[in-house]
Amino acid sequence: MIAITSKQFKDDYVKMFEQVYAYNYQEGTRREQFEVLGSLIKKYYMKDWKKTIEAYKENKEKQVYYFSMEFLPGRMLKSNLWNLGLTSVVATGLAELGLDLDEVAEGEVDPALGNGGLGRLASCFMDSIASNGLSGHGNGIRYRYGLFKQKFIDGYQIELPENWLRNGNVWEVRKENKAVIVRFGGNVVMEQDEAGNLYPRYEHTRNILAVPYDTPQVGFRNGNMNNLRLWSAEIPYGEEYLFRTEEERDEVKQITEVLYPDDSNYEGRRLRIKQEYFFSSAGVQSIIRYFKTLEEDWSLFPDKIAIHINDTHPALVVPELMRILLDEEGLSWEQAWEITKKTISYTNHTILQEAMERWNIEMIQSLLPRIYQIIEEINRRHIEKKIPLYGEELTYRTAILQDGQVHMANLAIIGSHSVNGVARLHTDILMEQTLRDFYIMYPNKFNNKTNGITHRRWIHIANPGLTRLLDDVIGEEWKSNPDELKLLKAFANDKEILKRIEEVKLANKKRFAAYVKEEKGIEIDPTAIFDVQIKRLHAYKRQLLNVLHILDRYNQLKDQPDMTMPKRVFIFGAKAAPSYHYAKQIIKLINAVAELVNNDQEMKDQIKVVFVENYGVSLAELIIPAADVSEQISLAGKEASGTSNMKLMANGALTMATMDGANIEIHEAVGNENMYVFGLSNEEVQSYYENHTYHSRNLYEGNPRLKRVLNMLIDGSIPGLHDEGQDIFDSLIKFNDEYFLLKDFDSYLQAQRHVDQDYLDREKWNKMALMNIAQSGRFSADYTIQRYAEEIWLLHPRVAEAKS
Ligand code: 26Q
Repeated sequence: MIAITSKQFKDDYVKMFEQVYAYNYQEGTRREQFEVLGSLIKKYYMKDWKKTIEAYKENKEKQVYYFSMEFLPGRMLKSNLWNLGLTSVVATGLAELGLDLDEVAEGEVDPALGNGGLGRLASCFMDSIASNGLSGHGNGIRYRYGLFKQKFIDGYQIELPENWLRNGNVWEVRKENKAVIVRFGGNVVMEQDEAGNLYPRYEHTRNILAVPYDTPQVGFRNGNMNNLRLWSAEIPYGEEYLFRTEEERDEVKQITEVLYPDDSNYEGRRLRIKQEYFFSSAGVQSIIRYFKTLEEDWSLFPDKIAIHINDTHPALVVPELMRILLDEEGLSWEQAWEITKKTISYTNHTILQEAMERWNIEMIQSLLPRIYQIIEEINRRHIEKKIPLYGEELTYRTAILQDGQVHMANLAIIGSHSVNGVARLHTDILMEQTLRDFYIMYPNKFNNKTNGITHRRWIHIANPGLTRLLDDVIGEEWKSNPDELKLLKAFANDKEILKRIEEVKLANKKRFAAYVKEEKGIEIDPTAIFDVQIKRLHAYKRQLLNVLHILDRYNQLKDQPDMTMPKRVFIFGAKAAPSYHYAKQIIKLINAVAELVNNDQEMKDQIKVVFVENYGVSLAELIIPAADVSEQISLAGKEASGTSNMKLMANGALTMATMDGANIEIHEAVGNENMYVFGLSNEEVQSYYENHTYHSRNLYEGNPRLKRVLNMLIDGSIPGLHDEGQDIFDSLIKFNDEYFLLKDFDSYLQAQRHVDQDYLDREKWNKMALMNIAQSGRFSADYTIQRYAEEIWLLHPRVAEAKS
């Protein structure tokens, strides 16, 4: 633990600033003030980091490595201070220097090295792994450019490069001494050694240097410091002459240049698979190097190392680990395969067929000839072994190589000992439908691990008002053991506490309203219902259903201006994949509806629509504590889990939800009386698909209120639209509404009416909010990680539980 007085902190800060900039901290920009603060904190924790590394080497403890193409850590200053227990010393010290911690913290860039849920989950997990006292590390890519910056021009999404490293990154440490070589291309020739054994020799390969940048992951007040290792591609030292043309040099740089912005639509780009192999190979190589320092027998590898793959993006760790064990360490196929399977585990994050990774065989063959040979052999042995047991038909459906493609999920499942889904319904669908053949073959590999979130970032840091209230009312133990939030239930009828919950919410809403005023020039009333939908833009997530509700409400208010219902502010945050035309059209529609509604004098501020630009972790921290209603309205069966649903409930928002993903478990936790459930069930959706009995046009023709809303898309009622209105209308009527918006429209409106009624009864509302906060403990990523550790990784805490 770091013991420091605020006096010493102040001295250190003032001195360090001058040493870095040769002028006084007061003259520094906010970014410079942050940078020096970050560097100082880093200096304070370096000793702990070193201690942790030495301890795990000494005790030869098992390590888990979480391989993920994406990490979305958010700004790290406050979370590092918080976990180190330095927040109040630093805040006080800065205040005495005339600086404000919140303001200085804004000087940090938010590294957007991920698309959405999957990347943010990886970062919540890193926080929980460290906080649970486990030895576990992240392995990923240090993208030069993160997810694009979103701007709206004339209501359309424009993408700008996210140059997050422009001013350097204080937290990372470049470790040249840990660099490794990753090979691409060339060919493989089999040769015989003296003993007559065949071994592969690689010829004419392109060798790329992978340089790691390490960032410590600080555990919550337990002195535990893990490592997030992100790899950068470079030309190997001394081999510059081999990269003669600008193109050849550029090709190397390209590998880690930019994050792919598509999050659910798979496109077989060569550069993408290069990225995947690059960080998978570099990660496995560095693990092998570490294992060798232990001087243990290879058979003990799975007792010392667990490798977890976040979706199939790192699935090439399977053949890569095999390659090293076979070709470089001389193990037999059987030994290597045993080790590989016992070491690797895999999480699936999607059931959408179009998002499943498949790569052309020729591409893999030319880019990774040896890896392809190994995949072929894995596939051959799999089929040979399974046909006698399961017959040809089923076995061939589970093949890794099918119709000219490498099926990455199949590779991940066959090459690992555990496959998990991310919410109960999702896992059930995997077992019963998507991965059914595999479930028949390997029933014991399958398990569920419902996602979780770290309350440290999403409550302690994002919502200090609520944190103080909780500390006051139920003590501080909930911080280390979030299940203790349940103690709040005893106050469900305590008028004073309910009032305080309302006050905290109001203050957060004012904070967000000020941001909206500043950024968008829109005035919003903090006493209105803040109705929030924040997530990637996707047809299946049904932002469009939300829009249909807004348009209907607009019509109702036009017809009956004196209608009494609480004011509402509809808040959206969403990026669309640049190539996802339909999603971008919805963005334009939302912005056009915002223009219409916000500027209509007759609306008298009854409804407002705010679409924040460039939604990401930092904006989430501002919006979530200010939310009253959490929109989780995906078509049942499509959203694997969702995690904003958990963050929002933990901050006292009430969930408007379909029975999908983790919404089902939220419902189980809070009950019907504290949540708004509507819409088709998964079974109903399935039966529509199977029987082809859905006809959206009939619903359109048969429901005047719905028809009126839909007609607005095409009759010029919404100014500023070009083709969007017609295209969206066609998707719903001509192309039969793939995601059943029209079917769920009525029940959605009805659930929204209940929201209006309940909100007017302030006490009732506040009580529901309290129940949601109180039941959010079970969604702590600390518990999720505990289950991963006990049931998949077989890993035990290195240090004692956190002390608050
Ligand atoms: C794959 C191949 C080529 C290019 C890109 C990709 C790619 C990239 C990102 C595919 C998928 C993703 C991200 C998926 C994702 O974020 N899924 C979400 O994961 C969350 C955490 O488990 C769940 O809560 C969400 O339900 C799920 O949508």
